[in-house]
Amino acid sequence: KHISILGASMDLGQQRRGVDMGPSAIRYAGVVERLQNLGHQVTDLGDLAPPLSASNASESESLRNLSQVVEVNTRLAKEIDDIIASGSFPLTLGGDHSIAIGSVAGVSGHYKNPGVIWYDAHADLNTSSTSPSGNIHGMPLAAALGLGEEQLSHIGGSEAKLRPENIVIFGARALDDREKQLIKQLGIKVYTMHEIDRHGMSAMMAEAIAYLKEKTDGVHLSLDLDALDPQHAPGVGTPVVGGLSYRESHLAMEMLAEAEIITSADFVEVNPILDEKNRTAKAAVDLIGSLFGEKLC
Ligand code: DIR
Ligand code: MN
Ligand code: MN
Ligand code: MN
Repeated sequence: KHISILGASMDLGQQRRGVDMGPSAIRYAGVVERLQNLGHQVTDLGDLAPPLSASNASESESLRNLSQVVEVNTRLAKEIDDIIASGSFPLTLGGDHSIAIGSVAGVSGHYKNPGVIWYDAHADLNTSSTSPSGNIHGMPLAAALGLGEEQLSHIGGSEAKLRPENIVIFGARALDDREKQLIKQLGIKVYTMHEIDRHGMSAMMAEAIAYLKEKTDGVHLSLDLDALDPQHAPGVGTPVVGGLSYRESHLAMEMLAEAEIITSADFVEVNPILDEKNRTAKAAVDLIGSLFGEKLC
């Protein structure tokens, strides 16, 4: 495979600084070498130019730093679009999860029926009117569905980027009430920690793969490191106890590699300032290794 790595150094989609250093931390943990050792051709495109600094109180409390988030994601969508057009696999390193607005927008035009696996403790289905925080990193999946503020949902084109039936959320355990309502209303498939505890990662991921394989012609993996339990990934802005283990996540990535359904990916929310000896970035690189075909033996 030819893989293009692009850093999206964004931390304005939430309120803890430092996640803009995620791409550096993941590179430091050896992502390029790891992929090359698996026989892939890797081009590291470096980091997207960062946004200007956070805005003052003048900007809306229901959509913090909107203009910067829009500006960066507009550039990101174009970059991702170009990477796919060149025949390469786009691997985006975050940055907070608001950058998935741009990556999904850049991907979606290349497929008739794009799908997504949203590997996350959260659903990221808020809009400016439902968000309890005003943080745009809690809104990217809603924006991809065409919901909420148009400046976000119209990045890379005014059409909706994803259909609800092509979405699978994996590892959820911290959903806001209005997100739960939306999930029911739109019929979005969600594997919460309950289903994964009850039936096991192997069965649930196999089901999710079969579900997406049938209806989509390309699947974007958006992996928020907070899907993992904070024990394994402490360096994230919004850790939630009771998460997926390191082993479960490896199995998930190995099954996705075997199924050969993933056509683009982002690994987000690594915050080296909150981390312990870069463990979270190392976990991300381990998972990236598995996603791209690494085997134990
Ligand atoms: C919460 C937290 N649902 C919000 N979201 C997070 O602010 O919208 N997403 N942390 O990753
Ligand atoms: Mn194109
Ligand atoms: Mn997220
Ligand atoms: Mn999350």
